[in-house]
Amino acid sequence: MTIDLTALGWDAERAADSRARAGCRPGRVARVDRGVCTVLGADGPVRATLGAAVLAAAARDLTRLPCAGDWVLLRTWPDGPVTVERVLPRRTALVRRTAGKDASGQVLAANLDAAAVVEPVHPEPDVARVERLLSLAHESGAAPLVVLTKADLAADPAAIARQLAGVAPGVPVLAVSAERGTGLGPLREHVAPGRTLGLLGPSGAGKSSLVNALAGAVVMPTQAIRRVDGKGRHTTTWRALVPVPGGGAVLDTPGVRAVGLLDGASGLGRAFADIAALAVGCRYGDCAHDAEPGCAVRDALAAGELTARRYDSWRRLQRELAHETRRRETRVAAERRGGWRGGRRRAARP
Ligand SMILES: Nc1nc2c(ncn2[C@@H]2O[C@H](COP(=O)(O)OP(=O)(O)OP(=O)(O)O)[C@@H](O)[C@H]2O)c(=O)[nH]1
Ligand SMILES: [Mg+2]
Ligand SMILES: [Zn+2]
Repeated sequence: MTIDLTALGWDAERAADSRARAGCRPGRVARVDRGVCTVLGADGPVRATLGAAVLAAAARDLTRLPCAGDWVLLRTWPDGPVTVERVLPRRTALVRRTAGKDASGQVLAANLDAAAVVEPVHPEPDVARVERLLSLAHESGAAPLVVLTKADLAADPAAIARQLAGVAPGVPVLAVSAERGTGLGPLREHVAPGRTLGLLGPSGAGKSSLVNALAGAVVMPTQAIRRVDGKGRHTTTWRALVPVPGGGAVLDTPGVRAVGLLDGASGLGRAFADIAALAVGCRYGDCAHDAEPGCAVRDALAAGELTARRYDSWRRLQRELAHETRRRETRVAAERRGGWRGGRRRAARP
């Protein structure tokens, strides 16, 4: 079995990035299981363990571990085993805050060209969740979009799409039905040869169903949501890069319950570009849009041009981000002083 790496996004720039390593060949990580990667190489998929250099980099920074979507360099050793020798620089990365002490976050998907926030229209889209995931998608560097799934279950999916467009300034909102195969055309553009579309959304949203519809085959198992136990509801339990016939790839992810934002306000700013545009008109440059005089954001709120729901949602995410930024700064300062005693990073110190 041979795989056309160009169809998966291999190009001259990536080749230039990897030229330094003799005896290595490139591949793209399809999935990772307990440190063992399934890598799509030109000769087909191979299983590869992590090489010493990758392990050393990961000891300093967990985001350096290979993730689905990463381009890597592989080495085959004389007696057969294959190792990942290097993770090539990521062009984009979906990164969420981790629950634990680690400040570097968790990479959900690497090298996406487009990042779709997947939200079901039925029973009802969760607007706040879309706003949060869109911030993350914007921050990733990939082109964000919103995909409303299960359009067949809504009386007027186009109306819901228009409504959602109001909380996704500058972002395409598509309504699709994997069940009926409708609305998939515009989505296919994002899985053209060389391009990768990533899917991010809650469990049961229909991400894997969408992957199967795009791939034209059942490559990912899907399952009706079991509401009884609340446990084991996730059908997809690992991230998977799925090549699509004719070129391009889709990256499926397990449902996310809550994703924390990492610091980096630009994604949030772009997700709330409407409010950012209003804020330009505030009297004070450092306006907190709280109780300051001459606040254009509060004015828009009072005039009904901005909904209280969206304003509150924005404030909540901003506070969360500010908190996270302080947490990271404190941590970095403590590490610089050498006084940090917790966490995994200490082990990496000589
Ligand atoms: N009516 C309808 N049902 C759909 C559609 N797409 C998916 N479903 C159903 O929704 C349920 C969940 O779909 P999945 O594709 O497994 O959802 P998922 O987002 O991959 O979920 P996790 O893997 O748990 O994150 C399944 O029962 C699907 O049959 C659709 O377009 N229309
Ligand atoms: Mg799934
Ligand atoms: Zn203001």
